Amino acid sequence: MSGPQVVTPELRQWIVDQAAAGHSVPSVLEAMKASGWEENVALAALEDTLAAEVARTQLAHKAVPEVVGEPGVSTVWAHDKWVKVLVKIKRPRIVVFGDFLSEQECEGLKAEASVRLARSETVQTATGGSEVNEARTSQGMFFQRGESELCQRIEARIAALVNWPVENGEGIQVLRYAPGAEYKAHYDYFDPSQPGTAAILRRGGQRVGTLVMYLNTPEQGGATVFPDVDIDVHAVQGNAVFFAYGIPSPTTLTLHGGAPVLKGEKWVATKWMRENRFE
Ligand code: PD2
Ligand code: ZN
Repeated sequence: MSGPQVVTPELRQWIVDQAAAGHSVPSVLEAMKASGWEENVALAALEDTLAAEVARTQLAHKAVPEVVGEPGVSTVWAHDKWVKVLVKIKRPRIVVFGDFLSEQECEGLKAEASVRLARSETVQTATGGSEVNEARTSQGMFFQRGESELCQRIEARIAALVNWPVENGEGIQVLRYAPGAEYKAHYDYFDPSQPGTAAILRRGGQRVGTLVMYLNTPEQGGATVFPDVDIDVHAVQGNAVFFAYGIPSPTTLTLHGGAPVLKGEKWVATKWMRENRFE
């Protein structure tokens, strides 16, 4: 191309369509560069367009779980414990917590879960069922909500921390990744365009937030990664990462995955929050 490159409404619409189809920001950038766009022009067009699209769709955003606490204060009281706020990101909404679980709580969850671990399945939105999937090579299990004293205590802490009712939470899920295991990038909300989603949503509505709690510190690898924004949250025992998504759309930039565990194993507990009571 010669002369200044002009970002047309058609290009903006194309960018929105790519994001809506689930293509990551880096992959759209690569496609634009491959068709002749200068990197800095392409990047600015991408950022402007997606920011405007997020602002436009903000009106459609549902209320989401939100971390309470004084602005700029790095500890927050959550039910029975002071929790550290280590990192806060606005877009996507991500908060990293320190000291969310004690070592004893991490060990307790692992012990309660380990006798029930089985190869993890992923929700199959095509049918509303679940299936074993190569994208998710961990072992996992679900607790019932409030199943043990430990689950109840952690659930009450989560509810206080992110200001979201215990009743809207799914039961805690525990995952164990052996060396080499990973969880490829995905969104935690249910894809509205899939035929099985309507059945899933009847119980509690959409997922609107996720808290991933680290039950151990893998020797190497196993970060929770957010490819759209190039953020890696390292797995450190007792820490947790929270992210929220007010609409079930890639424009929330909440694409995330569990990077392969390179050495040692990785244990996490995940709490998903629904928009309504989950019974
Ligand atoms: O284990 C993780 O880091 C991870 C990554 C992505 C967990 C989940 N998603 C999840 O449980 O949804
Ligand atoms: Zn996830």
